[in-house]
Amino acid sequence: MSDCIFCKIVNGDIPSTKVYENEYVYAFRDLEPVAPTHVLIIPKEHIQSLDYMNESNIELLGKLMLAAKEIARFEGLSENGYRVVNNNGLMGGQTVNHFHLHLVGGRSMQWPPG
Ligand code: DGP
Repeated sequence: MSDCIFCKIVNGDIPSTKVYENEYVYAFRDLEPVAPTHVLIIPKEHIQSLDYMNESNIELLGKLMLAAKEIARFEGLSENGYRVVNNNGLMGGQTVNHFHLHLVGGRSMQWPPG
């Protein structure tokens, strides 16, 4: 999508700090980190949100989650734990309408979230 910030990041039109990439997935550091490690994991394909996914996206969703696990491992988070978050839609707190997982770690997380 031409007006999507994250599509522009995938295409290299907006710079990002890449931490991981494969055929389907791109991951980069969040511009406004909320924890010592804060990585965004996105599909290269533009999909607005979880709410826009269906059966055809099951494999992609698995790849995104496994990418989160891999990144957590090489960021040194596996032993002490980490959080993977998906904000979905307006009340879910989603501000960029391109599906993304937040991988956050390096500090203790609170529950419930704000
Ligand atoms: P969410 O609120 O769940 O939609 O998260 C969007 C995140 O995207 C937010 O934590 C800030 C981050 N973000 C927004 N624009 C950019 C950008 O241009 N570059 C990077 N690296 N992160 C961005």
